[in-house]
Amino acid sequence: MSNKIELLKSIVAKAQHIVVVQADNPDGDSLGSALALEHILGDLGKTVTLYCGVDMPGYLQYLTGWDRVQNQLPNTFDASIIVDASTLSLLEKLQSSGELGWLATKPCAILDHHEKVENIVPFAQVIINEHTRSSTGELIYWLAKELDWTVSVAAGEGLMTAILGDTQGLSNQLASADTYTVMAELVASGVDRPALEERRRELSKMPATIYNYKGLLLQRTEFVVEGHIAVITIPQTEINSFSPLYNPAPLIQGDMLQTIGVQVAIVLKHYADGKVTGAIRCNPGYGVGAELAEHLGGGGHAFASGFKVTGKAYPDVKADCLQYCQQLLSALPTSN
Ligand SMILES: [Mn+2]
Repeated sequence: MSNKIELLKSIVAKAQHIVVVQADNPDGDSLGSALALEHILGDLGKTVTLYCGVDMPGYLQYLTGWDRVQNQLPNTFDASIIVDASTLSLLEKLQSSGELGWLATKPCAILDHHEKVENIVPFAQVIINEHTRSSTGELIYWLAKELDWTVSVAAGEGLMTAILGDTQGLSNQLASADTYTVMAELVASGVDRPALEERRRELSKMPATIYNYKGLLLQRTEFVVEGHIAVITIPQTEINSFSPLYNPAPLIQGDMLQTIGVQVAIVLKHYADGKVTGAIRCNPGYGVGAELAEHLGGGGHAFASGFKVTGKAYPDVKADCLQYCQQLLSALPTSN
């Protein structure tokens, strides 16, 4: 067993109450991993509190237990495990609430799989970040094996959701042979993928107003740089009207990537306070997402990444994003 895994084992062994922390960008991997840890650690006799500074997105609310995630740290706890993020930049809610210092006083372990990380959480006692893993969920599965932790069917549902989220249903390049092995073992242990899928589909149905709004977004999409980049901007008025019902980016980003010639799909949100966020998705062969997001102060994976810019004019952010994206694409060996 590696030193890092020994350290994780001892942090868990010494703690009775463990907080599982998701960063400010929760997704299927972070929530699935957190719920899985809640079950795994619970089965070890631990008390587990789930924390995330932002609300769980609607599309994840088919997962049993999503409503146990709270947005405040408990008054007492012994240790924390941060899942699916290693950067301090994504723990802004804890910083602004003043709770980060409180978290830092307790032993902290990080379980992650993000390749390029800046501004690493400085108080973590152990960081297990394996970027060959498709997802934090997959990493947790292997760690549980190594540590002889029981993965119940309930825990397995979380891990499967985590894996399917980051691999887009095992369809992207993050899914390795190991990933399939984990999926097979989870199915063998009793996790019902079709049932999970049906719950997800039922919850992700859109209201008719969103269906019509999608039509507007499709019409407004710009295809630039010889049609290689699809980009759209969502203004504050539309964020107000539609975001509570449905997140606009996943509504159209798949269609953008399904347009002939498109290599990168970018959804920008322009907020009234000047903030600009970007969700970047790339087609196979054009994985410039991580580098593009980093250029704009964000991060993520090659094929899915995001950024947030404040204090800069929206047209400048957009121009910078498109220009740098073009530069990255033209530097790719497969391009031209
Ligand atoms: Mn992940």
